[in-house]
Amino acid sequence: MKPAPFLYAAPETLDDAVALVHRYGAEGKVLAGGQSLVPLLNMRLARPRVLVDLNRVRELDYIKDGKEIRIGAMTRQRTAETSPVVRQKLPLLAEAVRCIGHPQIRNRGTIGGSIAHADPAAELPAVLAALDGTVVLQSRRGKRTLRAEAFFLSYLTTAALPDELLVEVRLPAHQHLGTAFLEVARRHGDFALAGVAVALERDGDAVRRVRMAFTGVGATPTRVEEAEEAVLKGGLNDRAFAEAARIVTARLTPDNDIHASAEYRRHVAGVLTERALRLAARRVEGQTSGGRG
Ligand SMILES: Cc1cc2nc3c(=O)[nH]c(=O)nc-3n(C[C@@H](O)[C@H](O)[C@H](O)COP(=O)(O)OP(=O)(O)OC[C@H]3O[C@@H](n4cnc5c(N)ncnc54)[C@H](O)[C@@H]3O)c2cc1C
Repeated sequence: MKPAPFLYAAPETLDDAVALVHRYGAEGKVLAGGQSLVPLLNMRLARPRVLVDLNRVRELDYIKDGKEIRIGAMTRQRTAETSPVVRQKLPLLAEAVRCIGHPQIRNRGTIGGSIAHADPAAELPAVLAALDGTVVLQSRRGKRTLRAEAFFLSYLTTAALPDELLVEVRLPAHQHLGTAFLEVARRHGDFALAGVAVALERDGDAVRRVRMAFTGVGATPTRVEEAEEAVLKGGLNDRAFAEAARIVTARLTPDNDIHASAEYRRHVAGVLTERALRLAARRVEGQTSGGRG
């Protein structure tokens, strides 16, 4: 199918983009990489009156190094994946991006587009939640910064208002953390049936901080705080990891769908929990390896 007719605007500056989004509000749709939006337009599941194309807004394409790594919304996923700063200081992001579709898709898909789209099976929302990062939204009223918990509301639904653009994603640099992203998909390049992003900080044999965020098992990136507490109390050892996995399997409440049963997703999430915790624990000591489960 072809999209329903729409007006098309291609601003060249962020100010112009913000003004257009302000002017058209809910009647407009922003086009980033188009990897999710174009299929929706073609199927006429999205029928905006105006398409505001961000592809000429070069101000939104950057990766800024610092204690927090700041990534402009229009930065292509492939740019982030191959960036030395991201590889060195945000290894969790580099690892997760590699699981998104195929290189052709990542060449167009953007970091901001994936997070703004808020697909419950997407990798990047889980990375944002596991690292306790933030998104920056901009409108005519100014900027506001939201953490994952406040930003992701439900399936494909975020707290961004119709006149707000997602302009930046901020993730703490985490060379000192042990991180791992693992997922299970039916085929290479498919969305995950279940996946987990883990970030942990050690203090000798004890664990100082741990966050795990799951994808594919709920309407938003999902944390199971009881499982995190089991690791905090139990330490970096197989027994604590197995207990965390047991809690995850017991507590998650995914839906049955055409791709997998809820029971299967819960089981996979538990298995991935244990593996990802082990991998993150090894990495906190400086060893590496990983990727798709
Ligand atoms: C075959 C295939 C496989 C895929 N596999 C995966 C996968 O495994 N994992 C995964 O996570 N994704 C996957 N995707 C989707 C992913 O590649 C998209 O890049 C991503 O979901 C959307 O990013 P985008 O830049 O293409 O955004 P677009 O498709 O352009 O936009 C997506 C939505 O976000 C909104 N939006 C975009 N940018 C902004 C912004 N700056 N501010 C406000 N709103 C904005 C748009 O209006 C639209 O509603 C796949 C896509 C394809 C075609």
